[in-house]
Amino acid sequence: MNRRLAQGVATGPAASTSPTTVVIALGSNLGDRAALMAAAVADLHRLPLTTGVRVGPMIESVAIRLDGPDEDAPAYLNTVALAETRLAPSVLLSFLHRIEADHGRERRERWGDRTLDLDLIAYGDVRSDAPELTLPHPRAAERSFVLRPWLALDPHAVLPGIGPVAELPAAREETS
Ligand code: PH2
Ligand code: MG
Ligand code: MG
Repeated sequence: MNRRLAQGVATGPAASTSPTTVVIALGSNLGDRAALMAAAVADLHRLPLTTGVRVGPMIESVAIRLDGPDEDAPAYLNTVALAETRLAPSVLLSFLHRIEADHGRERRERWGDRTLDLDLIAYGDVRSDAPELTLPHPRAAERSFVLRPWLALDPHAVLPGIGPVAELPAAREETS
C-alpha cells in the first residue's frame, strides 16, 4: 500500500468523523469458551465511537497449529463481529488487545492455546503492510472459521484486495 495510508494506520488521528465498517474475528480454545466469547461481545458493544455491533454464528473448529490442524488440541469456538467505528485502526487494535488481556490472554507460543483472541480482519477497504497491523489480516482468506461466520452476517462480504468472500474456497470448508 502507499506510504500515506500506511502511516495513517500507524500514526493517524485517533478518530475520524465518518464511520468505517470493521470485521473482527473472535476465537477461544481455553477455559469457559462460551462465557469468554459472550464477555468479549459485551465488551465490543461498549467500545467508544463504535456502533452497530453484529455477531455471526458461533462455530466450533479444530485448532490450527503452525504445522497444521491438531485434533488433539482443545477445539476453538470462533465467530466474527461487524461494527461501525470512528476509532482509528491502531486505536481499535489497542482496545482489542485490552479486551484480550482483561480475559486472561497470555502470549506464549505462536498459535498456541488461548482464552481469547480478537483479530482485526478488515478495516473498511484499507490495505496496509505495516508490521504492527497488516490489513486485511494476512491469513483471513484461508481461514474457514473466519470466512463462514462473516459470510453468514454479510453474503456480499468482500476481502479488500482479494475479492468476494463467497468465492474463496475456504468459505466452503467445514472445519478450520
Ligand atoms: N487462531 C489461531 C491459530 N489457530 N485455530 C482455530 N481453529 N481458530 C482460531 O481462531 C485460531 C486457530 C491464531 O490466531
Ligand atoms: Mg488469531
Ligand atoms: Mg490475534
